[in-house]
Amino acid sequence: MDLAQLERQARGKLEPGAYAYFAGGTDDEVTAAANPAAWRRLRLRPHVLRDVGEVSTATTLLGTPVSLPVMVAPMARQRLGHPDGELATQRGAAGSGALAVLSTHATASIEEVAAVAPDAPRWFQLYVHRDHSLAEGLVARAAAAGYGAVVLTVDLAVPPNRERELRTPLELPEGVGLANLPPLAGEDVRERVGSNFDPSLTLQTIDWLRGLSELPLVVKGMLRGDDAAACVEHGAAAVVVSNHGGRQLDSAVSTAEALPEVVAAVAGRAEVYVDGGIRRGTDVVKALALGARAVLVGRPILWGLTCGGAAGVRDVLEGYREELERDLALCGVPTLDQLSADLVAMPGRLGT
Ligand code: FNR
Ligand code: LAC
Repeated sequence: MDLAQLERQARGKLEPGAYAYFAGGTDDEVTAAANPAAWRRLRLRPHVLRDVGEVSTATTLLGTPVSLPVMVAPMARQRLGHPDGELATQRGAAGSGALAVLSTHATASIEEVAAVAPDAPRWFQLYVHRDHSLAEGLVARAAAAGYGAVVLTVDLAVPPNRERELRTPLELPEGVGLANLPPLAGEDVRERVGSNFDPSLTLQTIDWLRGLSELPLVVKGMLRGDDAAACVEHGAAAVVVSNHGGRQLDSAVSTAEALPEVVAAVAGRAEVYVDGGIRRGTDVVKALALGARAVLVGRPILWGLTCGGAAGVRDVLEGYREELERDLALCGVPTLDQLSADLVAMPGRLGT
């Protein structure tokens, strides 16, 4: 797997504004850069003389069997990368036995995405708008279309300062409109968030959403143990340690640094996932050893989608699988449930 090369190829195919939108972060992109760097700084302490004749990457996510502890992160406007957009992403994920999360800001409808791979596991990511009836409609549609969970994203209260996007603006071509929402004010992300997103979300929002359907609720955008514990106490079935790929608060802590605190605070009461800068099988090993049940991958999926549609997405996921299988074998850990924090070198976890 050569994700740097894949990104270069994708960059060559994308409009400059679309590349800036996919690749960028906020302000000086400190956190966007810190995410992959923090995983890379961690060192592994592999076991030897453990039978690794057979290695399995299979697990369950909220009870749903998946063949890979790598999910496709929810990402907006995927038709900017490929004409089949989210449909191709869902096909590619299904081909790999991986779970894909569909964004509220998708350019294909909830129902169309479900129809391309009816039996594949998939969740729906929710942004709560000021008009709460929009969330009620989206959650009802997701439940009816067989999505297995609602992933509430909570780190986008106000518009982000994406200076790369300001320098290289995104010109929205035809056909990349948001397929699941009525026409709303605001073309680009900043305007849409500023005009429409509800900045007054609280823990009571979780209570309200839990009442809208039977679907389990996953809360995405945690960087602190106390917040994660509060979400779990309000009934979240899982939390995602995430700084939105460095696209929200710049200088936010990297997710590798935040993960152990969240795992400790949740204390087994809910599943914990993590995303941001996970670019190698060894990064997945580190995240799972530190207590995540699975990871989500963002931008590499977009590079695969841009270069090769569904097959490109599947190739990226298969790249993670191949690396993860080899890395687990080299760590002397044949199954994911045998990963534990002592596999990661102390002290200071992030020290080199
Ligand atoms: C995102 N992300 C995101 N998250 C979310 O909850 N809803 C969304 O609509 C989007 N949209 C989106 C668009 C693009 C272009 C990117 C790159 C990211 C954040 C995403 O789910 C995830 O948290 C990060 O992308 C993970 O970091 P990496 O793997 O991209 O470093
Ligand atoms: C983004 C929003 C849409 O990161 O989640 O661009």
